[in-house]
Amino acid sequence: MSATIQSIEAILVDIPTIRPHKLSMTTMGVQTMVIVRVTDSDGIEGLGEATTIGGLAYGPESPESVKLTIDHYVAPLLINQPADNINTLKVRLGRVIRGNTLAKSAIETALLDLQGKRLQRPVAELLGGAVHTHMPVLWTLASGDTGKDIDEAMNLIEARRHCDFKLKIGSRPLMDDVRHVAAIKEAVGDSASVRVDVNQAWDEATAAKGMAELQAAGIDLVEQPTPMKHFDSLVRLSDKFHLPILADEAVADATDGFNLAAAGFGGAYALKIAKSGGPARVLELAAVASAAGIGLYGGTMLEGTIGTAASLHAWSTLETLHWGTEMFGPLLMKDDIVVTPLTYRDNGVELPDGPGLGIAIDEDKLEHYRRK
Ligand code: MUC
Ligand code: MG
Repeated sequence: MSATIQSIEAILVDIPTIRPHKLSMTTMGVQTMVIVRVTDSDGIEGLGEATTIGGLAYGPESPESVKLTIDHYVAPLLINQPADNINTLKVRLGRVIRGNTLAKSAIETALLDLQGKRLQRPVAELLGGAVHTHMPVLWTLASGDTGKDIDEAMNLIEARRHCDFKLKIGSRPLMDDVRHVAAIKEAVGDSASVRVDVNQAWDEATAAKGMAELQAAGIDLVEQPTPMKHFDSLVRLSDKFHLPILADEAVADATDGFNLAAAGFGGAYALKIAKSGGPARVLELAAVASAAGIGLYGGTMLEGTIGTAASLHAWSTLETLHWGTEMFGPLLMKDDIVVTPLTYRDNGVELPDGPGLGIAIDEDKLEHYRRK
């Protein structure tokens, strides 16, 4: 008799950020994680996590709605079901719960962690095996102040913590943003790759002007310049410039990835477990991108250590991450709720080892930061 799922708990955890994190649609001072704990009838526990950015500023699920979805809809469907067939459990959820990929990602992660602990194997092995154990990680400069961003970048380069940077732009007039980006690029020099993320803030005409300016300033990649549903704009812009585009909000799952590629887009896709519905699901988008000759990037929803580790287990199975990763979420938060944080070194991060995700909760820290 295989073990069955006994309990599913979704816990809201609020941790302040080390500085304000300014994006085109919101400024974050705190990150909220939904920590998911799934236990089975043998007493084994699987951990999962879901995050978004700025409540409902990024997408249609909030941390509070993820908790509600898990408590009221997911848990009753999974309790007393066999714990060891993740595909069957996902089919069961998918039949009655549409969308809600953040909640599904946290659950898929917890089920993989549980299965890994049961088999005493890492999650990466359940996904076919790790090709890489060290992955590059860029840093996002988003203090909102050019001078502060330059100081931050120089310190990180010096410490060999990050050598590449992403700048969040789109909330200010275009030429103010261009001057900000060009000043940072000039300061960090040619050895650093500098990219920008507009988070959908531009219309196509602004994007065309912006991309021309950014191309001239030596920027390497422009992320989601135009609204997510405007596939035609992304296709036309990707045709017009040799500065490549990274599609983020536009591509959540494999179907989005197929449709955008079929429409003629050339560039790269930001993979995120949260958008696709988990570390296994996101690899379906990666496969579609690869089949279409589209580059891959390991994206973050500014997850804490559990969600970041889950993403790393997925990215580790990919032969080539053309644009590296941005799995720095835990470093943006003032504190952590795990026993052993991830190891960041040599401008990247190590894939955690040990069974499952290789991550354990620090119960005192969890108690301290959980929402009361
Ligand atoms: C996004 O849209 O890419 C990733 C890094 C960061 O600073 O914000 C996220 C969201
Ligand atoms: Mg983005």
